[in-house]
Amino acid sequence: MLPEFSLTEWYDISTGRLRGNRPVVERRLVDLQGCFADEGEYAALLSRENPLLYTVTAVDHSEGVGDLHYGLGVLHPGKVGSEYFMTKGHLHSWREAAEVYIGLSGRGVMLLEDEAAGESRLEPLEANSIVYVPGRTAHRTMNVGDKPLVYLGVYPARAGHDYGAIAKSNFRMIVVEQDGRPVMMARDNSL
Ligand code: S6P
Ligand code: ZN
Repeated sequence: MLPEFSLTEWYDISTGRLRGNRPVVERRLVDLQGCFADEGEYAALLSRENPLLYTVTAVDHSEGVGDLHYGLGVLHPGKVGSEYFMTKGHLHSWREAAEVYIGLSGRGVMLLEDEAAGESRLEPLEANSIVYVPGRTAHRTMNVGDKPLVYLGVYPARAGHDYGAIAKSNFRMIVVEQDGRPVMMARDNSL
């Protein structure tokens, strides 16, 4: 069955959202407890304000075996200490599920971490860039610019989100601003 709308018609480039009343996930600073390496800076910022970090508007047609879901993410600029505003990050519950991210506007990076080997990689995510996230790979997005980062993530309908593994051990690497640029470093050696 054909979908009830064309994605291009529904996409609102000014907000990075889909028009209409699609459910939007909103995550604020308080929802990212334990994600930022500098807990002191995190607590200090949270005591002053609880900014909106990002929204995700997901389109999920159905849960059929071959179906795809996609989500429009809008990640706002900002930092906690020297760490950029980021998403919580997750593995897919169905570990084999891969994902493609397409950058639409703004400047960001994606931190990828292979679950088994623990290898990490940083990839740019900005207008006209594409990031392939293989299965069994934890992924987290950071805004390294000064405007909202808008992107589309496309993934198998059955992928699901596993936030638990990240909540337990977090990513091994962090991304901080050094001399105006994003730099990846080991969490243990940081700060
Ligand atoms: C879903 C896809 C994205 C994220 C979004 C927010 O598989 O990777 O739509 O959900 O970037 O990140 P997170 O880690 O809070 O779900
Ligand atoms: Zn994902």
